Amino acid sequence: MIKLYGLRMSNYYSLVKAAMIEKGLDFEEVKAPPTQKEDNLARSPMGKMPSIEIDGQYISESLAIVSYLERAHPETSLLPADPLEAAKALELTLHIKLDVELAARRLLPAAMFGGSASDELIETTRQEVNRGMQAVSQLMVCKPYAAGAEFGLADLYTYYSMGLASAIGQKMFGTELLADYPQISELMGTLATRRSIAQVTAEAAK
Ligand SMILES: N[C@@H](CCC(=O)N[C@@H](CS)C(=O)NCC(=O)O)C(=O)O
Repeated sequence: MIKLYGLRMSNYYSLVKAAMIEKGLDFEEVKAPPTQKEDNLARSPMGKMPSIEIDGQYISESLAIVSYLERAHPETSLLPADPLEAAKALELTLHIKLDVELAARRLLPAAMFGGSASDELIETTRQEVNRGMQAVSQLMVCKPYAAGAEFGLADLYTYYSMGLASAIGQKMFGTELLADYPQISELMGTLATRRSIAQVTAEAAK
């Protein structure tokens, strides 16, 4: 059985968990905070969460994990079969992950953990995140899902990465990141009610 290491509060842990629920997989959750301790570094070289264990082998990085799940359990696919459509879904996923969430994440300590951030850092981050949002909205299909007609990988990153970036934006910029993007806002609402995501949310609140 697959073991999923990390904490339920993590958006990336939640994303991988939702992917496994979507695929109907049996898995065991193992509480493992992000640390630089040897056992955790063996699972995840940067000490981050999540990581998974399959037959004594570890994989970290959410995209690598979902890529493994996709190939090992292709029955319920999270990427389109068509190569071009699959590449477009991944392109969108990467812009969400790198240009919106990773950019916003710089302000996570200040937004949620009592840290501080200079006005300059807040302003440069705001500009970068807004630029990322424009790129994402250029690629996002919303018909009805992020990358097209079927639910998939880009929806998981929309929900979990955009959700975090939006929370950071509200706190640090005093604005709603999604205000200018009503279709993405609407998709976020739809995704929140999806069975896999709703289950992950309910279990994280326990
Ligand atoms: N690129 C990684 C990012 C994982 C990540 O940033 N995880 C956060 C929690 S959501 C973490 O472990 N933070 C603790 C740290 O950076 O030490 C992925 O996609 O899995």
